Amino acid sequence: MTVSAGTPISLVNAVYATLPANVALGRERLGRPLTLAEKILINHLVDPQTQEMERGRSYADFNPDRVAMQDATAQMALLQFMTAGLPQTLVPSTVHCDHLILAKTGAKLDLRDANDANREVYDFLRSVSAKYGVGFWGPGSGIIHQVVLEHYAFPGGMMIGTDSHTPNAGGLGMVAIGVGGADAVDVMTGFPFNVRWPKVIGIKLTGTLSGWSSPKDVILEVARLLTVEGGTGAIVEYFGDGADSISATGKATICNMGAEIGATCSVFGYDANMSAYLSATGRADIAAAADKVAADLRPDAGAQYDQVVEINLDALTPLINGPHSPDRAHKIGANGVGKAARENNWPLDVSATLIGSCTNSSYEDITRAASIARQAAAKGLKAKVELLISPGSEQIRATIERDGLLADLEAIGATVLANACGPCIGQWERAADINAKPNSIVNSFNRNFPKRNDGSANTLSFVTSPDTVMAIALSGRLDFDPRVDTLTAPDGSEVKLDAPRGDILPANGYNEGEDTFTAPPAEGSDVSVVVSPTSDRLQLLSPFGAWNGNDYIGLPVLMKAQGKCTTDHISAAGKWLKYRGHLENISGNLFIGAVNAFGGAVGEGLDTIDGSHRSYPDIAKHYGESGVQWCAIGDQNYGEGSSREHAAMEPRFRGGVVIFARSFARIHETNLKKQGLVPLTFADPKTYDLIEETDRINVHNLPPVPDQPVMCSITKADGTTVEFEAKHTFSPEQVAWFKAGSALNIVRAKVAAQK
Ligand code: MIC
Ligand code: SF4
Repeated sequence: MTVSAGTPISLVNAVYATLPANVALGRERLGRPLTLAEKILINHLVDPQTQEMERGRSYADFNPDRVAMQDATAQMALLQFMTAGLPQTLVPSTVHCDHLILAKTGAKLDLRDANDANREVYDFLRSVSAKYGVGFWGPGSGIIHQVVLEHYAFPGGMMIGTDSHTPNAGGLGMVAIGVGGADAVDVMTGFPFNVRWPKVIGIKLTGTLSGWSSPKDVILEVARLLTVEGGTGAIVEYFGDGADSISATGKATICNMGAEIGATCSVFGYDANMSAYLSATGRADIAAAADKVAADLRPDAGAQYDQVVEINLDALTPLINGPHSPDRAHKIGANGVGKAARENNWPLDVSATLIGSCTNSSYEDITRAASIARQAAAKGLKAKVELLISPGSEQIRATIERDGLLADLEAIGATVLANACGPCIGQWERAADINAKPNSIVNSFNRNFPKRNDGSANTLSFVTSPDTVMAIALSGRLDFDPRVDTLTAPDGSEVKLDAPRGDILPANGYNEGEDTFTAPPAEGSDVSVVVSPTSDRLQLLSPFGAWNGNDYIGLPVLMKAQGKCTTDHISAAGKWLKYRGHLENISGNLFIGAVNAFGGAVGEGLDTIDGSHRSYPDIAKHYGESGVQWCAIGDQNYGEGSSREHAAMEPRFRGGVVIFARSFARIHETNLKKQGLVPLTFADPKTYDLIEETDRINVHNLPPVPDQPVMCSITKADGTTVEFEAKHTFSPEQVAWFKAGSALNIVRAKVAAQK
């Protein structure tokens, strides 16, 4: 398969060729008008004629058009792919090197250091990509989702990506779903992508954004309204005049951060802004093709949504969300975040401000930020606190450099970092005297879980628009509201900032910058992929064993989490990113961020074999090596956040077999099933409270039977038992994964059978 730096028009045309007939079929089968999400899904069904399409219930098989993987998840995805035994991937796939670059001094040196520090991993990814026909975007090319938007996304397409913010491509009208590596392996090996037919939440946007309000505020408001769980199992579809008034990259910001409400993905209907963006990024042919099927790339009149939320953009005011949870919304200014900060003792003096991440690093974002910087510079003002800028891609960087925008930002004291994730994922080296004490940071990212950005639990992270970040950078205060507050210039005058002004697209076109893409050779069979047996960064995988046919009886509770337990709590990123290709080494971080519900310690608990208290990864290792199977308990929305399947593979590797929770985040629940674990939710949420530290848990009547509860019981220390019921979401196919020990074991057997 040839994979280039763009989606070939032939692929797009093939998708559009079947679209009108499949849309008509969908209307006929469902007997009603369709949402855009349904149109795209039906057109990608393996079997549009007979596949059941009941929202929130049916599992369905899809043929996505593309797969994208970033370096921190691609390692595990491709290590799994390698065990499947195929010579090439069967669907166009790309790898993007963006997560492993540490922000320290600035773009140039940081990139050089990353190339040194990660040489082994980059060499592995480069060679494995060449061997199996995968396109390779090297370090410095930019953040996966920005690169996908610029090169690969197209209206009406469907893709999966091994990163939770893959839905960014919804800004170009694509159903783009974040998944774990095992899902990517299914698709790359030519099997369908299986996911539950989603509900559809409609968000009707009216009016237009103005002043200091921006697309980021739309999604911050949606997060406030729907919370971090509100989108679970649903595609969020934006419609209305207000939707069409937002640029394609602004739409991408909104779709990107739909991950923070747990949505399967988010999508906007095809419009003039998308067409303009496609043309500006060298894809006028795709725009022309989309124009011909435009009606099928938008929802039908009368489309039915499971829930409709209306937001009036005329009335939307700037928000700032945090700390610790992306849905914790405050209005900017003294009476909003300022009041909350005083009540909660959050430092009002900000320690750092950051613009970037896959959510907010477009040309429009940077031009708006630069317009504020120019006003400040004209009055002799500079940023009062550290201001770091990460361009989203090499194309953005080269374009904003050419257009003088980087210079505008540097003139007020900004430091430009590499085109990468950087501080968004803990790749940020800060002086210890800053985060040794409570401190507030303000950024344009999407997630703000504790320890995420600089590894310190003292750092309180607030997410907001790049415009608000700039204003706060100039004032140094968390409660600054540029609409009413003023800044004092060096000459003593009071300066009120004008609202930012941006350019949606560069007037002189995009500058592609340095070419960072490597296409795979037509024939890769003689490319050798080296994984040293002594490497501490990479380790070949051994298959997990099949289920032995017995119920799980007497499982100790390795960990019971109190409060939020996101994938950042289960498998931390930051300095642990370096072990993403080495299952044994990365298992050293298992649950280190989890708060122990028995006493509140972080990352440690009781080893019931020897009665000692020690770190969770040490207990897990001890249990695993002693052949003791165990379970863990989560609270609400367990596994929220990232797609990293390490959060499922590590427990499995160390002998974990069941995870109970009050509820699960979608990607993580699937990742657990894929790796052969059993995710169960308490039928009565109060059961969570009954489980004590030395209890043993029993899971009866395995394997799980689709649509039936699972009977479980707790054996107390005094020998008494308490029965309880648990629920699960296993489909018949997923039950087979459990029995085989993992989904990959089945893929491997199927590939072998086809040979
Ligand atoms: C994130 O934003 O948490 C990440 C890092 O991009 C993850 C993927 C990973 O952990 O590698 C995600 O969002 O899926
Ligand atoms: Fe990278 Fe942050 Fe986006 Fe994740 S959320 S892909 S770490 S920029």
